[in-house]
Amino acid sequence: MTEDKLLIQALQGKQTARVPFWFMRQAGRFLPEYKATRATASGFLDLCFSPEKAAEVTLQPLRRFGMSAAILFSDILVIPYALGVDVRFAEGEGPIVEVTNTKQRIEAFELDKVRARLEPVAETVRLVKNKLPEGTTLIGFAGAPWTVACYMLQGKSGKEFAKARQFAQAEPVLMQLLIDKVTDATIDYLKMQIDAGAEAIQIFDSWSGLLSPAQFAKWCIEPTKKIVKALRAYKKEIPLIGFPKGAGLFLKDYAQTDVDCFGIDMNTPIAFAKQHAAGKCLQGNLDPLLLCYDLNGALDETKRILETMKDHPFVFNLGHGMIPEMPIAHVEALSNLLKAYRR
Ligand code: 1CP
Repeated sequence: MTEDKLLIQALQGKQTARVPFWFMRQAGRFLPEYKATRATASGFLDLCFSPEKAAEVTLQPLRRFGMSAAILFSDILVIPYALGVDVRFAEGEGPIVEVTNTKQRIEAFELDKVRARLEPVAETVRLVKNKLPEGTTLIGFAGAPWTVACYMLQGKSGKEFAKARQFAQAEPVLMQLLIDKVTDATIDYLKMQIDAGAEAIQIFDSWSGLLSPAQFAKWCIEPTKKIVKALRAYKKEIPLIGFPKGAGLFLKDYAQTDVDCFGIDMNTPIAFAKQHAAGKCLQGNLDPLLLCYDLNGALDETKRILETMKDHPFVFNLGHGMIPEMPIAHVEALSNLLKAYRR
């Protein structure tokens, strides 16, 4: 039997001699080759649904930096799109999503069309899988239902998502309906990714930090638990990473989701996360802004993180996504440090 890939070993809770690494949003606008491929698509969603192009941008960062994993190029907002909700990405403005906050609208979601509409993404997974460098892992992903619902209730990006939080408080029954539909669509979508060859899955809950403890249990933990349960029943050994951004304090509670690995954001001290990890793998958590603006500071911080995590299953990552301003030389220097490091 061949040995499991490095990232998979870490996600299984093994202490690997080398530390696997990848970066959230590693494919994206800081890379000129991404921008070149992006320019050949008519829009961002068109790029997500063009398997050859999406596969190409998935693989671009690995060619430059030799990460341990590729992350499927798609977006968390393909789920509302697949449900029949109007989703657009306006140039320079971020996503614009049709607001779906009525019973009638939520009941009209087209769950039966999700698989067919997302078939191009499954094709991207198959194409990437065929071209993946040896020893590297393909990570599939989806947004957690709460985070996807934030965009469906707010209609666009924001810092507060006040409309989403108001709706969750004022209309708990409708909120539950919305969350349930998004959860079911997400389970279908992730099963498709697994069937197509995704070897691990990350669930991005980018806005979980906006929730009160009681809301966190209801809108973050419960739906994530449901997704994890469904995926484990489908494919027992699939490794699952949960990234509850902004919710480091709730890590102990988040463990109820039963994910294999906790993604840690840059606001959570990694030593604190280690104390509350219940022995599970951790992933994180270098501040992308530090990497962007202070390379030496970032390399020092990386060494500190590696030292803290030297006796724990660990995947190195950023504490949030790459930003478009990121200098390529800084990512190179960080990748070189990580490739040379041995515990
Ligand atoms: O025009 C462009 O090129 C837009 C930039 C871009 C990119 C590169 C968007 C628009 N999405 C993506 C790809 C993407 N998004 C990936 C795959 C590539 C990779 O990671 O290398 C992934 C995993 C995501 C996930 C995603 N999309 C999240 C969760 C992670 C996070 O950053 O918190 C969220 C919240 C989105 C929504 C989204 N997509 C794009 C934008 C501008 C936004 C809004 C972000 C916000 O509200 O701040």
